[in-house]
Amino acid sequence: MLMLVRGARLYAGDGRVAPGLVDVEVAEGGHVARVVPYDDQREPASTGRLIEAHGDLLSPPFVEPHIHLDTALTVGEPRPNASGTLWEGIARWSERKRTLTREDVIGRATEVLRWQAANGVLHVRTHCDVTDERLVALDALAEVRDRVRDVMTLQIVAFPQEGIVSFPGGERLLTEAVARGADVVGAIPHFEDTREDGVASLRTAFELAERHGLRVDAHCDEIDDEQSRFVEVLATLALRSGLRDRATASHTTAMGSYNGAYSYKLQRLLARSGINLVANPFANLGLQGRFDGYPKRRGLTQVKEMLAAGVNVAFGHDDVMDPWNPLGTADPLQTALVGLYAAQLTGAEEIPTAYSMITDRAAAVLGIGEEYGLRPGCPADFVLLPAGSPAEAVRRQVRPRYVVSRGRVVAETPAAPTRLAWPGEAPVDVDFTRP
Ligand code: 17E
Ligand code: FE2
Repeated sequence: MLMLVRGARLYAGDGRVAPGLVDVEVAEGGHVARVVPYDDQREPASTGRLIEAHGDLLSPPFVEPHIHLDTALTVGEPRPNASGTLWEGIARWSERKRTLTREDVIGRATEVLRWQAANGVLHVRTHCDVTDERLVALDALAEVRDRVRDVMTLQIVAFPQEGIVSFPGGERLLTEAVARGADVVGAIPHFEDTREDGVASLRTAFELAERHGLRVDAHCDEIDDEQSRFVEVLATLALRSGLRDRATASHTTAMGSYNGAYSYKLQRLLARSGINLVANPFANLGLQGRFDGYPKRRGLTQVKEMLAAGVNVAFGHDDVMDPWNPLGTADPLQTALVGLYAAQLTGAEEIPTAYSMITDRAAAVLGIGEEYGLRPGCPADFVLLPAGSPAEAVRRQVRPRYVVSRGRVVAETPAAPTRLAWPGEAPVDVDFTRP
């Protein structure tokens, strides 16, 4: 036995916690051997490591369904995004893109992956701009994917930031990116010059994905234009091609401006199509509504409504310190907290749902659901969170005590209590927990 985690509360998926406490045994090969009821006398085999959970939450790792590792940590280079819009962000990035080198991309992407591992993220889908004749970021991220393979899984989306149809050579570059090993095909229909070009770009993306057996994840309707309706095209293509839950529409912020009648039609279509949605609250709370007076829209997709319609919705971080988001530590618990307020998921049952949107719901976006979880035979990938429930982990914004990948501890954060000297009382450690 490699490891025994004793006395843990087990996250069971969909925001729920399994009844009672459990012990989890990790076999030598780095997979879960057994999950059994808690026994305080249980010991690991002589060489095994014992982790006492003390009732803390044991969860499969966080999953980041949407990040841009190629642009990360470039904020202010060569100059800031002064207007704060998506459009100026794309223009600033276009300038920075010309100076990319292999070492530059590898260095920044690896740094953010380290942050993610420390935060308990072990599965990542990153977009990578392929509207670049050199495809330097794509090749660099493919190297990074190989380097981290033993600890984290990294999916690379060939993302045509400046268009497939409207950018000169866009389709050729996208096709070349797939040939060079991209895992997922991207698109950006709302950025194409015309509605027809947007539709054509989605057709191209789906044909390419089908030909190579890949998934699709498009930046889709990331604009406050209620007439931007590419998600219906994406869902229909997903339905007719059979890609279904292998297709994802990211951002879809125009949905925040759709009228009720159209929204109802769309909910039915999206549910039938099986596609996933990824909302990115940090970026879109910052970028959208910039052309509005008051009332000012907040640029979020219909998270609550689509969940109610049975659509899989996940939360993504999107950016870390780049032209579209100046801040970020790549911590999904922050994404969940901001996302749940933005989407008003403040009900007692909705807060755990926000947790599922950075764990099992995000895993479904990546298509890794079969190996994801703490079931016998699954890779022993997990986080032990100093919290008693998913809602508490979100509320207290905890960092994992342990992050374990395939039975090995990759990150450890000791508890660091804050001493409070309160008038008339002896100093105590502050306890933010509530029963
Ligand atoms: N590119 C884009 O088109 N949209 C975004 N939100 C980011 C990059 C971050
Ligand atoms: Fe994005």
